[in-house]
Amino acid sequence: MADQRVLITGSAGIVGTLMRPRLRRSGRVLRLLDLAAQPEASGGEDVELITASVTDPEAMAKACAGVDAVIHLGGHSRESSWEATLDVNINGTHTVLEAARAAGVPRVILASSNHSVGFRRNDEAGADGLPADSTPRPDTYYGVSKAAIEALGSLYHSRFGMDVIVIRIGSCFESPLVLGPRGLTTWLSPDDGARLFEACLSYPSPGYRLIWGVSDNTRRIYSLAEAEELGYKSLDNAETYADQLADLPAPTGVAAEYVGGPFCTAPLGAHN
Ligand code: 15L
Repeated sequence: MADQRVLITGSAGIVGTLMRPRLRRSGRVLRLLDLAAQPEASGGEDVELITASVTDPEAMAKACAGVDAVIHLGGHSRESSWEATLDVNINGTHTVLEAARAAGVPRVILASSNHSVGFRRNDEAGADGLPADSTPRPDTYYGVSKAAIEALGSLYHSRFGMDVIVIRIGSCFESPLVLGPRGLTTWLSPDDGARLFEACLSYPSPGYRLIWGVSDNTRRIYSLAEAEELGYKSLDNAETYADQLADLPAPTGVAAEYVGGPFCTAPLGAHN
């Protein structure tokens, strides 16, 4: 069988670094694109390394050639200036989608964030959790950019028939310990993250989907139903770390009431 080639943008970032070993499969080439230098292939890894920006149309056109799917993780992953957010996250995602369309890439998976709905109240979540298609209520310029890329993905599906799956990621880190108590709610374990990306890569003809990226945490407030429709099954639960976080103060005030937690009060446009 011919190799499957998957382009991952932002592959040297936190999520990209966690996914690189986990998305390795026989018969799959990972094409890894980042502005930052990346470790060379090791241990028989089948990878192609590209140093480029997602804002560079020529580089993205080359990067999308011969690709079966794009996982777009690239961009600022926290609050930045409006100009930088607009340039890298919104224009950059447009550049990626446009390059994928022109190259005939059939499937694009976009990393959105809980911060596109950061000003939804935690207590809006029903028994099954906050629906994945809750309309945007961004908490930052960063959250606005994620809401915009959700809309761009929808547009590229509707206009060009591309399969586009947008994942509102909670917090994907090695463990929830770096996140404090909020991580018990928002954590997407790296292994579950890989299971989720595999489901997104393999589900037949998904069309446009908006799903949550979260583990089956006891304190979860995001719905899993939409991701499970694609075949995702979480096997991890942040609660196994709860004892180690028990002595830390729980969030209070706005940070405790809203999905976006501390992002809801972070100064707009400031690097943090
Ligand atoms: C995000 O969208 C960020 O990219 C990540 O660094 C975390 O801060 C996460 O949200 C979160 O809400 O914990």
